[in-house]
Amino acid sequence: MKFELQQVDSASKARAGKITTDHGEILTPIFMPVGTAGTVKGVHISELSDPIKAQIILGNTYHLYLRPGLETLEKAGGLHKFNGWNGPILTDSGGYQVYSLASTGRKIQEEGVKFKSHIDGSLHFFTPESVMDIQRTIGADIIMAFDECTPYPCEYGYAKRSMEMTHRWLDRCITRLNETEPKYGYQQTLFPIVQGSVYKDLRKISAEYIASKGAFGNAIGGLSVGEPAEDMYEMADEVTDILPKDKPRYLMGVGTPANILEGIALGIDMFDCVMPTRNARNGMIFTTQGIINIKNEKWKNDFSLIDPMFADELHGQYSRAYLRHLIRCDELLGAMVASVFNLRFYLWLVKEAREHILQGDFATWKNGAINQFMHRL
Ligand code: PRF
Repeated sequence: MKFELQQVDSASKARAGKITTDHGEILTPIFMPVGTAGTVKGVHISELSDPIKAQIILGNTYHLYLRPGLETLEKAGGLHKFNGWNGPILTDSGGYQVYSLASTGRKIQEEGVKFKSHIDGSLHFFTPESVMDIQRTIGADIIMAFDECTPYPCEYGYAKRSMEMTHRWLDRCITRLNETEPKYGYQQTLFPIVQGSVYKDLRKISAEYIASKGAFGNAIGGLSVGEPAEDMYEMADEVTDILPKDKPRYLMGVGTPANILEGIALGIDMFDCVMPTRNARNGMIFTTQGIINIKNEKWKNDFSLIDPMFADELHGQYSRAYLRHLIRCDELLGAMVASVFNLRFYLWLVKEAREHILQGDFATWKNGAINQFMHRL
């Protein structure tokens, strides 16, 4: 695997780069659609390539381990073979899902985390070692370290102890990976995760520790968990000053179009978020003209295109009025069409950002772009 830094903006910390994996290239900055259970909800694999133009998708260790389970994934020959996506895949470690989905009866110890499945209540135990083994079996190109994502707010003492445990878990992840081999003949690389809640001194300690590991890329976790956006930007700013410049940086679980553009300005290269797909299903449509609440009466008889910028053969036929009808009736097609539009917008947004970085006017473009794309129509 390889990361090339192609351009750094002179008026911000924004960068344009290229990651090369055994499953293809990723031009950064990039947004990664979330495919929790091996599918980006409501979206065909073929649509991810075209018209969405996704370059890498996410999977989740927690969900895939519970269903379909490791036996099936191994027999399939890994997730790429199982779901038919031939581009790069990143899997999250379960370090977040265990906290957000299996919160009742969960027990965090030095050894690992005991949790109850949110599906059938069965008991499971994740350790840094088992999570590396599971991600070997899923076969993601980029695998995430096992961490604890602290909630917000989080008391200083807890955040510090948790961060220190995340660091010890990282060492165990690295040892385990070094002792094992990829299962399907292509490379897998580990991204460690910076934690430290909203405490600048902890973020500094964590970023220095993570940087010292010399991983191929690095992630920032524990943000976008309910803290004010200003705190998130301040932490990201602190951390990107410390993480190596020649390695990709991934801000986990972020965010709105504004969060993404601000993140790019702070030197982040990779993002993921359920927002474009989850909010699509609830009728929130991101367009190049602004944000639409498609359930609004205002669109009842509006037969104009959902986004005139994306008027292709397959999706260009849908009007705002028709999408409103589909979503209001809870029709499956409504969720599908809305998800394609939102993901398409997100991938278009990061591509625009990349072009402005290469062109040298990213910082001036960014503020107008945020106003335009966050504007409610
Ligand atoms: N850790 C992991 N996954 C995550 C996060 C984290 O802190 C976040 C934080 N927003 C999203 N996904 N492992």
